[in-house]
Amino acid sequence: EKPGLELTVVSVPSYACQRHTPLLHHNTILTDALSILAENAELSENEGRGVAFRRAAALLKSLPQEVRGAEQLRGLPCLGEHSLRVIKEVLEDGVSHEVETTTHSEQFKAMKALTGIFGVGAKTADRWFREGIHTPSNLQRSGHTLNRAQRAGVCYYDELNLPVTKPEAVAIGQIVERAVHAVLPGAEMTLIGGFRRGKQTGHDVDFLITHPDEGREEGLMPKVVSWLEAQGFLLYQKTTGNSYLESKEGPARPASNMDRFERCFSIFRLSTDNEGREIQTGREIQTGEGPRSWRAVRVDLVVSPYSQFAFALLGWTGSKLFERELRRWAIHEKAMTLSSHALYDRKRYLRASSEEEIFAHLGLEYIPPCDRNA
Ligand code: DGT
Ligand code: MG
Repeated sequence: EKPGLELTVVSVPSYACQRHTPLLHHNTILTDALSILAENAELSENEGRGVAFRRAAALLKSLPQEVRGAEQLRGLPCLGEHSLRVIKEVLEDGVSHEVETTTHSEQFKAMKALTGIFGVGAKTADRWFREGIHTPSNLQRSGHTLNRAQRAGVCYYDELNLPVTKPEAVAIGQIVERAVHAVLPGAEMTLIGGFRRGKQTGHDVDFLITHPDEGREEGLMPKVVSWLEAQGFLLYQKTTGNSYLESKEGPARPASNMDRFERCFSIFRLSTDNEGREIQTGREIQTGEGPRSWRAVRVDLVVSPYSQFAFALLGWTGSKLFERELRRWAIHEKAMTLSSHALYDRKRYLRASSEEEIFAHLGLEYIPPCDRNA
């Protein structure tokens, strides 16, 4: 055996929620390859396969060193036969044949382009692909009737596929904060999603809103949205109401993984110069009519009752795989049910006012947001 090749890892736990997974890690070449295959599986609605590739990638992200040879992977969990094959190929040849074929396939490219339209999921994209529609411009020429979200998605396609930067997220945070304080003094707003995990860019900006006096948050979203609309900050919005039933025993047990908070999917109009009151983000958007001084940004707003805040915060910070692993750990290792609303130990509702308490209830070491980049 070549010297110096053994990883200094004794054992790695098998659930991503038991591990520290920083944003920057040592195995990007391998995880990029696996992520392509995961994405392709998800776009083909093969969820199980997608999760297997995501778990393998997450394991590699948590390793303290670069993997140089397949022999270093002996004894590590989460690496299925297929993932191992891909990893070996990349380690030996620098590329994986399957990954290359996937990235060059017409179907993968078309599915990515079409699901890149806000309001379009894998099912719709697949139907269009079978009709010969491969790009947003094909779609526009097809004469298909689009819903309101999809029309906005096509209209702002290029901008919405441009990563949102941290300064842009901060600028939007200031606007949302003004809106929230204007309509309900004392309300609190927290940046969630990828930016809370320390990411420098994102596909959208996510915020969680609550109020320390339980009940005061009811009906808050329509007011925030009206304020933002009146100020001209919204290019698109769709608000869904809270459908969560609460009883004396605590919040209702989750029927599915979908949560039921008051939520607003929106597209913000963010000024990129100093004319508006927002801070300078230093970006100029090129349009068919020339440059303009604002850009469209996807923003998600969620309102949670104060008593569910810690669960909502944990559930909305991600990553998606980290969340999935937390729920899997809860069920399989603790016989508990975790959602963005509550944690149940069989019938018993477990209270928590911080993420730390939830990890403790679950018998897990606390993992800070910056280490949840699984
Ligand atoms: P990004 O925006 O692509 O840079 O990355 P993230 O991690 O911010 O991903 P995003 O914005 O899709 O979602 C943020 C987190 O919120 C994600 O980790 C899981 C959670 N989340 C998103 N949508 C839902 C939902 O409908 N229900 C629940 N419970 N959680 C959701
Ligand atoms: Mg996000």
